[in-house]
Order: sequence, then C-alpha cells, then structure tokens
Amino acid sequence: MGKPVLHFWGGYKMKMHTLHYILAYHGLQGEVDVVGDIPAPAPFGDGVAWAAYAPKGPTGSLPCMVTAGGAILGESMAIVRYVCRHLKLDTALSDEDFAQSEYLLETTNEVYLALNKAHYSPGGRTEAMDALFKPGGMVHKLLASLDARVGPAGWLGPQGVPTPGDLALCAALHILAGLQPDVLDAHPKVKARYDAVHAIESIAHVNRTYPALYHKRTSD
Ligand SMILES: N[C@@H](CCC(=O)N[C@@H](CS)C(=O)NCC(=O)O)C(=O)O
Repeated sequence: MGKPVLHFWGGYKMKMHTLHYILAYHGLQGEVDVVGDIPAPAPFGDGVAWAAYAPKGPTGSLPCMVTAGGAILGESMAIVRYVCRHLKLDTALSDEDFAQSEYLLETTNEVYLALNKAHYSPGGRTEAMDALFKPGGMVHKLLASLDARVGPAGWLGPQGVPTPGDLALCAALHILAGLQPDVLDAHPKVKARYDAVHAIESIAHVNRTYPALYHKRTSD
C-alpha cells in the first residue's frame, strides 16, 4: 500500500487546513502526499486547468484523496477522519475523548459552512460576516461554550490530550482570527490554547506554506 494522496487546488486556508494542522502537530506531514496544491490564488470552477485536473472527488469537486488502498474519497471531513484512522491518531483515545473530538470536527465543519454562507451571501458579505462575528452571534456563542468547557490542559476531552478535533478547531480559529483579529480576546482559555498551538514551529510552517485566506470579512 502507498501513502494517501491529497489533491487540492489553490492552496487556500480552507477545510484541508485542519488536516495540515493535525499532521504538523504530530510531525506526520510526510505520511500524506500532497498534489495539485499550488499556491493561491489559483482559480477553480471555471478554468481550463480546473476542468482538466484529475482526479477529483466522486461529485467532481476538490479536495479529494486517493487512499492508501487506491480508493477515491471526497468530502474534506471524511478525508480528515480517514487519515486520522489510517495513522492511528484516534485509536488511543478513550471513548469520551473520541466523542469530544468528533464534536469538535463537526463544529469545525459548521464554522467553515457558516463562513462560506456569509462569504457568498446574496444580501451582502459585510452584513452577513458582521452577523456571524457580532456579540452573541454564532462565532462568539461557540467560543464562549468552548471556553467554559476546556480542561486545565486546554483541550476539550477528559484525558486532556490534543485530539484531532481539538487541532482541527485550532485551524478554524486561525481563519476566524485572520478575518477578525480580536475574535479570541473575550475567550481567554481558548486564546491560551490557540497561542500555544501557534507557537509551535511546524504549525507556523503550515501557515507560511498556505498564507492566503479564502474568505473575506467585507464585500469587495
Ligand atoms: N463539501 C465539500 C465541498 C468541496 C468544495 O466545495 N470544493 C470546491 C473547491 S474548494 C469545488 O470543488 N468547487 C467546484 C465544484 O464543486 O465543481 C468538502 O467539504 O470538501
């Protein structure tokens, strides 16, 4: 069996940023080959290069992964979960930690979906992003709930270890902070965990490798 191969296009900080954080935190970047991940801003969706690009996922979108066994896998969070299982990153977790990790993976996906919706809001991006980031809005409600629940070590699960979900969330927080630099200020425990993760050189390297935000905070 070969290594899993990740195919993406454009190199933006999108959902695959979560996978890069998980791999980098554990020093496992070499366990997944990354292909087609050319520097942003590469157009997608309407270019000749996009049309010609192969492989794509089952519904013709990217990212996709060719698994170690040669299957084509679509959907970012399925790719994250597959790689975590393949690299046995969640097998040592207790059921309770696994549950919290799954919660955070789904929560991370919800953050990306909310950002996508606001980014493309027909009523205006600035207004939609304002609603997302306002006090009591989706982002601060989530951060307040996490701040109340993280353990002494800064991770969500009872074992106090960095689960895939904890690390994926850090990637989503990085995007939120890129759009709204003060977003974590009212959430000290989450901010402390965020700062500690971002002081790690391999994580900083991920962000040097993929510097471009896909989402914008205001209308063009
Ligand atoms: N639900 C998918 C969405 C993937 C997605 O929207 N990919 C975009 C590029 S970032 C795409 O392929 N758009 C073109 C298309 O779907 O034809 C995921 O989470 O991976």
